[in-house]
Amino acid sequence: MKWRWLILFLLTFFSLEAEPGEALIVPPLREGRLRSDGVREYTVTASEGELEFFSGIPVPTMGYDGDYLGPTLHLRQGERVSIRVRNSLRETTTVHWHGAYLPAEADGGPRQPIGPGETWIAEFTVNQPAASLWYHPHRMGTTAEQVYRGLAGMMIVTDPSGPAGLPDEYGIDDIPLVLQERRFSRDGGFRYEPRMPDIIHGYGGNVLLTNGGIEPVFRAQTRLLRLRLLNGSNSTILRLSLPEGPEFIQIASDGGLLSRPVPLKTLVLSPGERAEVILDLREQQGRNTVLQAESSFGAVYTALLVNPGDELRNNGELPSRLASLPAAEIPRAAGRRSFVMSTMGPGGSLTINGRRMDMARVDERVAAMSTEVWEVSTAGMMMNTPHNFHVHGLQFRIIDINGDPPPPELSGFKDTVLLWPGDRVRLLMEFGEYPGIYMYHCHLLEHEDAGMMGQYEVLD
Ligand SMILES: [Cu+2]
Repeated sequence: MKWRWLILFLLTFFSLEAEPGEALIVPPLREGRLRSDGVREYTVTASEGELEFFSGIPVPTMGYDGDYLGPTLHLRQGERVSIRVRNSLRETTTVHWHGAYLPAEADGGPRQPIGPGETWIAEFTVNQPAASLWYHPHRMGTTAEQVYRGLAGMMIVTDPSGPAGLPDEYGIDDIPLVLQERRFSRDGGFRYEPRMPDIIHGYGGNVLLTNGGIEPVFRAQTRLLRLRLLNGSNSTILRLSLPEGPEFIQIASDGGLLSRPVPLKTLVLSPGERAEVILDLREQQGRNTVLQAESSFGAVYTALLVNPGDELRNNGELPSRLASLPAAEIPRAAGRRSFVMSTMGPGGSLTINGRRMDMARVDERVAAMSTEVWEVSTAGMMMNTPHNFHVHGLQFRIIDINGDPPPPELSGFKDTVLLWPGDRVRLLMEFGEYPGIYMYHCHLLEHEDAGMMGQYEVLD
């Protein structure tokens, strides 16, 4: 029911004939360079590029160290890292490490602009569980266009103390999938030209890109396949399924492993959310498994064709326990705040608590190392649209959704939570040690750019 609400506003894009069958592009893995002082150093360069999504039709794009998307950065729990970001664009950008726990000045939000030709260095110590994070621009007002044109990459945190048995051979049985709906024009190109309905409902599309490719094929060599799924769309909510295949076995949410594997028939990801799933292919030998993605704008896509080889290698057994997560219990005396996300707030715009983002205003002040309950709800006077709520600088837990405890797949660490119209969620927020100003916002990028964002300051 909830899923279908958007169809009312379905924008009738024509469909383009895909040319499936290309091999899945797996972004290169960057291990960084370990300096003599023990700091691991990475460099990424944002630049303009050009890519033919449909053969013979070059599209102007943006990418990190390439034409579209960026390398996967491998970070190790406990290590100090220094990431140098060079901006070779003709416009200002930023790079936000989505889901990372780090000092505010390393966060890469709108307060850390990188001008054309400039280099910005983010330094922090990796101090969080193994997880699939990502990075993308976060400049005030142009985040949506820069992400849309291709600026995004995965960032994987690993921790050797994690459970054994999970597939972890990058590119072989451990695969990142960046899923992005894009709106191609009849000439086979895509531009970012949102009009008013696109701002309100989001910039939907007619083609799904998977790591920048269309209906790509992955040839599996192992029984267990780990997919690190990221919905990198601007505003499209994706419902994923395996129509003829096995169930998904979800093992991780945004911020790390779940307490135990969760079998699922469908998986919903809103923009910015991640999920790690295991596909058990041992019953699938000899037939293709389709990863299907249904867009909240109505289109149904083949996100990936998994083609199991004749002889699948045994690459371990899935552990029955993954992580020991503390119960999401509300401590006595926890502070409480509420956030109302409104599609048509005062002044006819997208607001949180009636206000649009103002860089000069700090909306909330919280104490370092404190715990609070944040209640987030949606409102709309003339229309109501889904939103999601992303908080920088920490991973939260969902206490309840409309009064009910979250399902197991939403019971682990999260940094982004989906709210359908009318939803009310309560989040357990444990603030960290770093003082400074962080963002919270809707991660439907058209909403974010329109001002559905606020700032909270962690006080010493
Ligand atoms: Cu929103």
